[in-house]
Amino acid sequence: MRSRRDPYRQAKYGLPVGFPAQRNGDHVETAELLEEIYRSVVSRNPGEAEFHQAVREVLDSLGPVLAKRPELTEQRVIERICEPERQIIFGVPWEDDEGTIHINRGFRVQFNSALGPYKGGLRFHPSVYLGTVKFLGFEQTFKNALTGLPIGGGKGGSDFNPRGRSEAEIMRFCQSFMLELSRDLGEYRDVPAGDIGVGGREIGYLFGMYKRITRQYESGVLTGKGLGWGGSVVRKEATGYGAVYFMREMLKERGEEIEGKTCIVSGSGNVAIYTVEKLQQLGARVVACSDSDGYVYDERGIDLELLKQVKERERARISVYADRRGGGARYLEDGNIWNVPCQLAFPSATQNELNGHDAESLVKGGCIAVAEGANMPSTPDAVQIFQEARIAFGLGKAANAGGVAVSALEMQQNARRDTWTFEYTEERLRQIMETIHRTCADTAETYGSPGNYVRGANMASFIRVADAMLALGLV
Ligand code: NDP
Ligand code: 2IT
Repeated sequence: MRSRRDPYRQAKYGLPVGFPAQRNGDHVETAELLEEIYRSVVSRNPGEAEFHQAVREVLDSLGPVLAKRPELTEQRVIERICEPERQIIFGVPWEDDEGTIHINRGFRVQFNSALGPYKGGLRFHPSVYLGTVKFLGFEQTFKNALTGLPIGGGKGGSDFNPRGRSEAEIMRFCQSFMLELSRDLGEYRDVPAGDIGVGGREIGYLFGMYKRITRQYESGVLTGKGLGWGGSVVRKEATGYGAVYFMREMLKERGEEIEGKTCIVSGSGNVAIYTVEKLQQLGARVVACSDSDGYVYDERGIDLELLKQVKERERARISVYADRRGGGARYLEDGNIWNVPCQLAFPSATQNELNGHDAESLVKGGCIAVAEGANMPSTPDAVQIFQEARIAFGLGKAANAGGVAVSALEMQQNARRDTWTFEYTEERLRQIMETIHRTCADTAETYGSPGNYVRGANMASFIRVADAMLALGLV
């Protein structure tokens, strides 16, 4: 076989090698090809560990598809899918209430638009760097494909830390961020929404600035809007509700149900709160939730109204919940939420929050199923432990797709200048989540990995995106 690397270029210029060159007629084993592509992704995107991790997981699933579809290799669809279509990085200057000037960094990675305009949230958190946004945009491309709705994948954000900032500071930051990003958005181009640190309040300030810049009331440019100005019912609840619907389907396959189960939901933000709400509606008992400082154990079951009061309205720490709840509720600053025994676990805070050790604790504690509300919250060794223990494991890009699905329904309502009822919209969400579950289960079965939602989700979504890319040609 001809050498597929280009050591000359690497030696002469000290540059990372590109994707391995390949000509028709080269015979390459699938596993070897996937390994080479992975190595190229690592060398082309140095230091972006989360992106490497997300790519690895997808590539590890694709062997059986490539074996059946050699044209995908010939057309270099995998390499094309691993390369973002566009990466935008910009400075975001803003002034705090004391008059001090700050400069943050803004990102938007427009990953793949084969299925529709780029779609995906914005994350404001001090840990955000290009690798975060790239991994999230990559995941989003596959997640959005699973919804069956016409949306491509993208993600954005900033290393801005909203914690402790006043309303006015948040507003000024959002305005400065949008002043730059507005050029690259549009209902047919790129449609952001919320993610960590970005909720209805931030979407409002972003939308207001976009409206002022463009002089148009272009509702379809952002989702997660307020109900009085173009938003959709159920969007706020959608990710959490959807994760519970996905869990319900996984349990059905095993002759189990949600009612009566003891659950843990990590995080206490948008996704976590509405996961708790739906679990309680379906008769489960949620005994623990958390924030980045610690977790609360509440043996009587989380008081949802108090949780909403503390986290949504007061934006206070989770420790305040325990202080106010009294009898039986404990706040543990140094503990580990995954040591709490439960039957169902919903990691809903952030990436890599649940490692192999935590997975072992969950298995020992009697956990039978995990649905990821967050994006990539389980480390690869945790996933392996769940699979080996035959725990039903619903990965994020399938289990948390309800949020972006209802975002796409918000876009539909905006395009028709229509508003739907809560019941109708929730029913659409339920159907979408059940269809995603069925697609993942059936695809896993077809390609020889029954019960493996990771493989099923990765293969099914890859096929959808790849087929559209082939149809659209080399663009
Ligand atoms: P929020 O900002 O509303 O809440 C985030 C929660 O996670 C908070 O409790 C926060 O605690 C905690 N958290 C955030 N970063 C860290 C960290 N580095 N370590 C520990 N805890 C952390 O965000 P969302 O609920 O919207 O998002 C949660 C997860 O769900 C993310 O992975 C997001 O990508 C994913 N997701 C969100 C969707 C949406 O529609 N919003 C859709 C699909 C997935 P603290 O307040 O202390 O920072
Ligand atoms: O990770 C996600 O799917 C989101 N943050 C929601 C994206 C969206 O466009 O609604």
